[in-house]
Amino acid sequence: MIRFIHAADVHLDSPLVGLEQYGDTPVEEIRGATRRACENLVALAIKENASFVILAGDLYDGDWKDYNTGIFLARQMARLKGAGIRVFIAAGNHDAASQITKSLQLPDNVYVFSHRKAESIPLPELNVVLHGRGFAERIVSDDVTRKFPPARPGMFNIGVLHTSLTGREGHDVYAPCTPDGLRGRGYQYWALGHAHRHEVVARDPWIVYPGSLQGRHIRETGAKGCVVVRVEDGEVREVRHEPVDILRWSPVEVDATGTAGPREVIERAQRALAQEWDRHGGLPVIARLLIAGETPAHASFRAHPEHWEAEFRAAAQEQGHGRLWLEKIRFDTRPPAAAAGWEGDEAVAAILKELRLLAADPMQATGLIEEISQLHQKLPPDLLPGPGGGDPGDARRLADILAEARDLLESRLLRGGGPA
Ligand SMILES: [Mn+2]
Repeated sequence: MIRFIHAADVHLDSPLVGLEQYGDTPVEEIRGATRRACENLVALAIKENASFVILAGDLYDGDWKDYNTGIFLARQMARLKGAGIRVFIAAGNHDAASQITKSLQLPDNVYVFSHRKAESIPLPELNVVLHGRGFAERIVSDDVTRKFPPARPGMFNIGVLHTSLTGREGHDVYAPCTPDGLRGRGYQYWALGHAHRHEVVARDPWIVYPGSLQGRHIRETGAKGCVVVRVEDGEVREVRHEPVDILRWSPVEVDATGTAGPREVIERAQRALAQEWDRHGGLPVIARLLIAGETPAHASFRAHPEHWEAEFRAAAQEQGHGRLWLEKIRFDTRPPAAAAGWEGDEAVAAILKELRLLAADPMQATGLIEEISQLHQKLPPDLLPGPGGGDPGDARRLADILAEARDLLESRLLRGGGPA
C-alpha cells in the first residue's frame, strides 16, 4: 500500500485580495495564510506517512518579491526530507520558468520536472512511475499530452500536468487537452493543477484537481487543501480531499423580504452568519454579505449606509466570536411596492407619480434644478459639499437624490401601513 499527496496552486506569498479596506481586518492572519497552509500540507504529509508529494504547478504566485519566498519553501521541503518524503514539482502558468527570475537550490528530495518536454521518473521501490513536465511560458495553447511517454506496464503510472483541460470556469485556457487524450496515455492517475476548485474529473483513470491550497479572495470559497491518494495492488482505493487552509471566504445572502425595518434585517443576517460560521469548524471566516429583497429598511440603508454597515460588521463579530469579518456588504434592497390602500389617496399617489417621473428623466426637472441652484447659492460655504461633491445641476447626482427622496418618502408614508 502506498499513500501520496497531490496538491497544486499553492500561490505562495500571494496577496489576499479585497481586504485592508477597513480598520479591523485580520491583516496578520491573512498576510501569512498561504505559508501557514503550506506548513499544514507538510504536516499532513508527515502525519499520513506519505511516500511522496506532487505539486502540480503554481507553487509560486509569480516572480518572488525577494528571496524569503524561496527560503520559506526550502525549509518546508527540508522538513519533508527529514521524514523521508520526496517531492515532485511541475511549473504552471504563474510559476513558468520565464516568470521566475530568482531561484534557490532546493533540498535534494525535491525533483522539478523539465519545462522542455515530458519526462518519466521511476520509483522502482514503490513500483510507481511519474510522467510530468513543467512550462516555460505564461501562455501555452498546445495539447502537450500527445508527447507524454507511454505508460509502463505493471507499474502505477502518474501523469503530472498544469492544464485547464477543455476549459474551467474562471480560469484561463492553459495547455488545453481532453480527458480522452489523457485516458489515451494509459496512466492510472492524472495529478492536475490550474483549477482552484477541487474536482474529480474522472475515475477511470483518475483525473483530479486538488484545488488551491488556500482561498485568496471571495471567489475562492469553501474548504481548500490537497488530496490524499491511497493505492493498493496498483489500483487507486481512495482519493480524499483534506483541507489545510487557515481561513475561509464565504458569500452570505440574506433575503430581507417581509422585514419591518433594519433591526429585523440584522437579526436575519445574524442567523445566516451564525450558520455560515458553524460550517467551518472554528476557522476564521471572511464573508461577503448581500442583503436583498423588498423591505422598508431600504430607505434607512440608503440614508445612512455607513451606520448600517458598521452595525452589520459588529453583528458579524458577535456571531463569529470575534473571528468572522465582513469583506464587503452589498445592499441590493428595494422599497416595498406601494400598498394597495394608497392608490386611492390622490395626494400621495400624485407625489409618488411625480417623483417617479422625475427620477426617470431628471432633465425634465429644469425648474427643480433652478430652485436647488438658488438654495445652493444661499447656503453658507461650510454647508456645501467639498470639491467635486456635487454640482446641483449634475443630472446623475440629481437622479440619485430623487431616487433617495422617493424611497424615503415611500417608506415613511407606508410605515403606518396605509391610510387610516
Ligand atoms: Mn493557479
